[in-house]
Amino acid sequence: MRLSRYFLPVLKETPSEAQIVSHRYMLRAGMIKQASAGIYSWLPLGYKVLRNIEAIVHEEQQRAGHIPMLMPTLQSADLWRESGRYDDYGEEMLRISDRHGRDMLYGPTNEELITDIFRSHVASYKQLPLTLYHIQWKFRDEIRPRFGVMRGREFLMKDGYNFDLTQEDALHAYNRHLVSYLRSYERMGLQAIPMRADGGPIGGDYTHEFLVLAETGESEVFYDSAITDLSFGDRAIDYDDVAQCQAVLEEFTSRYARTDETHDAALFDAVPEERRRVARGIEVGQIFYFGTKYSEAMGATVQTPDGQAVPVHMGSHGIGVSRLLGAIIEASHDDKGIIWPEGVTPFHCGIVNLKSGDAAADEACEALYASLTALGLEPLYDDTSERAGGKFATMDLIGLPWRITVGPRGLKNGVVELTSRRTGESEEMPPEAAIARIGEIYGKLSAVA
Ligand code: 5CA
Repeated sequence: MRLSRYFLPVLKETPSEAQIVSHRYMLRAGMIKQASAGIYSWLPLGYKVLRNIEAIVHEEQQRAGHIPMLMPTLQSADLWRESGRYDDYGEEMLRISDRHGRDMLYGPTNEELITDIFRSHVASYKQLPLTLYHIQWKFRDEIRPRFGVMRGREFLMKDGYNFDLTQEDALHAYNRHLVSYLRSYERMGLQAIPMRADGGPIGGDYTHEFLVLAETGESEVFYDSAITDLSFGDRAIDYDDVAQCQAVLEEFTSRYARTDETHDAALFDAVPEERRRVARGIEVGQIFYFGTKYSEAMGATVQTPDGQAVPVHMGSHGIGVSRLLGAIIEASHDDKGIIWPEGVTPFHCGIVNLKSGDAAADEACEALYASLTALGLEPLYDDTSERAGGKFATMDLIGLPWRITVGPRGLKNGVVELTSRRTGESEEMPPEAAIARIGEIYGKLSAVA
C-alpha cells in the first residue's frame, strides 16, 4: 500500500476522552472512530488488525477440529424465554421490538440460538462430538463503556459451543479449547494466563478466564509467579489425544491463579511468599463447562447407544476478538506509539522515502516495494512529501515492527537502513539483504532462495 493512496487519518493531538494508552493510540493512529458510546467504526488500519486476529482465531479453532459457521446478531426473545435468561439477563441486554410488536434482542451471546440449531438437527450420539463456533458482533449495554474497544457495547467475539454425550467428553472439549486458546494468544504475541473464575450470567462453576497482565486491566488477579514461566511454544499437539490435552490443562492450571471472584486467601497463602503476586489483568477469553443447563431447559437430547434420550453436555468458549487489539497494545507499546507483534501487524514493514522526488530514492523504494510484494508481503510505503521527522513519527505511532529507510546518501553507498521498532536498532545493508531479512522474519525465505 502506498500511503499517498491510503486512508490513515492520524491525529496529532491526544484525544482528551482516552484514559488508557491503547485507546489513545488507536484513536491517534486512525484505527477507530467512536460512532456512539461504546460503539466504533473500524477505520482501515484498525480493521486490518482486527481481520488478522480473526484469521489466527479461525486457523487455531479449525486446527482443533472446531467448525466455523455464522449466526445472526438479532435473535428472537422466545428462545431466551425457554432458557429463562430473557428475564435473568437484566439491563445489559438490548431489547428491540419489530414492526409486528415481536420481542427481539441484539445477542449478547449465543447459547440459546446454538442449542436450538442443535436440537433441530442432531438426535443421536453418533453425530457427536460436535463443536461449532462463529465470530460475530455482540451487544451488551454496559453501564460504563470505556477504554475504547476494551469495554465496548458492540464488540466482536468468537464464541464456540461443544456438544458431547458425556461429561468426560465435554471436559475433553474444554481442554481442547484451553490448548487452542494458549496457541492463539501466543501467536498474537501475548501471554494470557488461564485463571479460575466465576460463571456469571453464562453459568457453570467450571470456568477459566484468560488474562493478560496489564496495569490498566479491569480485573484484580492473584497468582503464583511461577506460572509466568510457562509457554506453549511450538510443541506438537494431537487434539484427539485426551491424555495429552489433559496434561496441558494440568500444566497450565496447577499453579495458583485466580480472579478476585474466586480468590481464596488461604490457598494463596500456601504459595511461597516470594512468588505471590497481586496484579491487574485484561480478560481476553473465557471457557465454560456448564453441563446440561441449556440442553435440559430447551430439550436438546440425544439417543445413547442403549436407546435412552439424555440431555447433551455443553460448554461455551469465548475470545474477545475486538478487545484483543486493546490488550495487545497495552502489552506492547512505548512512548512513541504501538509496537505490533509480527503475528498481527497491519503491514509487514514500512518503507520510508527520505526524499520523495529524488530519482534514485524513488526508484529504490519502488524496487523494494515490488520485491517485498512479490514475496507475498504487504509493505506500507510512505511516498508522501512530508518531511522525514513526520514520516518517522507516523511509522513509530502505527507500530509496524520493521522499517526500511531509503535516502539519497545511503544509496550512494549502495545501502538502505533496516530498523526494528521494538529495539530501535538500525543496521545499514544493501536493499537485497533487507528484503531477504524481512522475508526470513515472516517465513517467506523459501521464496527468496
Ligand atoms: N458465551 C460465552 C463464551 S462463548 C461468553 O459470552 N463469554 S464471556 O462473557 O466471557 O465473553 C467472552 C469474551 O468476550 C470475554 O472474555 C471478553 O474478552 C470479551 N468481552 C466481553 N464483554 C466485552 C465488552 N463489553 N467489550 C469487549 N469485549 C468483551
